[in-house]
Amino acid sequence: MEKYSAFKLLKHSFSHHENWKRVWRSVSPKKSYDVVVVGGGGHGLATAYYLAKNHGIKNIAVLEKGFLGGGNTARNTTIIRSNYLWDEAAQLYELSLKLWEGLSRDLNYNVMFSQRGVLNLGHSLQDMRDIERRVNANRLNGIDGHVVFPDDIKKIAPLINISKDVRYPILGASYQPRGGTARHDAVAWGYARAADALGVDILQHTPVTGINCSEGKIKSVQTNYGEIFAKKVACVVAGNSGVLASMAGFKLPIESRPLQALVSEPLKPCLDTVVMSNAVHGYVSQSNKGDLVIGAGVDSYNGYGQRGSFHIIEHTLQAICELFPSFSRVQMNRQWGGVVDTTPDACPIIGLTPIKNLYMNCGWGTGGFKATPGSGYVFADTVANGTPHKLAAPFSIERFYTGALIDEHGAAGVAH
Ligand code: FAD
Ligand code: PYC
Repeated sequence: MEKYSAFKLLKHSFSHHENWKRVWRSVSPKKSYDVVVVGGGGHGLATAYYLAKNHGIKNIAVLEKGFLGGGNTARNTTIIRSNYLWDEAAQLYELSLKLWEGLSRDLNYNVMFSQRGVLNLGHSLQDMRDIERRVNANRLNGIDGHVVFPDDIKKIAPLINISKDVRYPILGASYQPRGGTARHDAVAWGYARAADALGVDILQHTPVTGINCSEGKIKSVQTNYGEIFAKKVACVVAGNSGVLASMAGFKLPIESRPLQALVSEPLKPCLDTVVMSNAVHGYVSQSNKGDLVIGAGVDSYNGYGQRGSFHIIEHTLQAICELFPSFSRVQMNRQWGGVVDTTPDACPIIGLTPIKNLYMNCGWGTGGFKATPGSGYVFADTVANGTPHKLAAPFSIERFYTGALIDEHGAAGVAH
């Protein structure tokens, strides 16, 4: 690695990046691979990395239709926590949180994971009952968290309004100190660099336009480079999961919907934790640059437009201004949307499909960023062994036939 000095830093600042070493190789695709991962978001790249690192599979390609992390990975508000209600979900998200805790070291890349704590606010007696139930369930699973009340919340987030005289008074919250945020694009770049170093071919601007099967078994994918053959195909395409499934000739119980976020002008440090309120549909944290990062609720209609309805953002900002009256004077800089893949029980679908050697990992909906490392880890294991990893098994598509649903609507960051 190049040795750092003040001079080198200055030289690089004027270099327009010309002499910067590429973080991953630029490659042409081979004719065939052991595994083709479709989707170069955080989950797809993590899958490729763990396939190579943990399972010794090196002949892997990641095919991304746009640029790496240009989907929901770099469009989300980066909230990370593991405080889900049911054992199955809590254990999966907790595996992920544990991996986050060692991720910068594992990838040798700073993903800026910051454990600044997450507050989930309650505004009614029923909210508080649900919060207490969830915190108790978490503690039984060895997951940190406790119930806090308005005076404690004011200490954690001093600008918050704990007045009783508002539309949605704060009655309390769950607080998970190990939760926090990370730098989203660094997560994609860190996994990409580490996967590339293990020999994974990463191809950007390579959309998969068809999935070819023969006698119920995967054969190849169709791309702008022509047909690429694969022993196994692993689809991790978030909001486009239904489209990929229809290419393979089956349906998923998934609806794709726009979800929005926005950032403000940068401010001096004023919020040192993450505040979420599912009831009012507002989430806010402060980025390392100082911007307020604010998330909204899902649009009520299905769609593939990476934007969203104005009234949703308006509703969220009303809620944020009520929670933090001083933020009403802050100017917003940018707004955007992503397309999220929601399932009927607000839990992902991970595993095998009706096509042999075709695997799907989808349905993370509004809450999959936090799951990136855990999702990649269990999916890689599932693809490598051809059977679901034990933490992935409850999330198979069969649950929509058997009825063994895992209802996480209450713990999902965004109601849908
Ligand atoms: P993506 O990053 O979307 O990756 C999928 C990739 O597949 C894309 O890059 C896409 O271009 C590619 N692709 C699609 N079709 C094809 C094709 N045919 N061929 C090749 N490539 C294809 N989660 C949290 O945990 N915390 C949050 O705070 C949070 N906030 C959010 C806020 C917003 C506004 C949004 C939109 C989402 C939020 N989420 C949050 C959800 C989270 O972003 C997603 O669940 C997660 O990023 C999904 O990761 P992924 O890698 O599967 O998706
Ligand atoms: O899953 O924690 C979450 C979340 C927050 C905002 C969007 N999703």
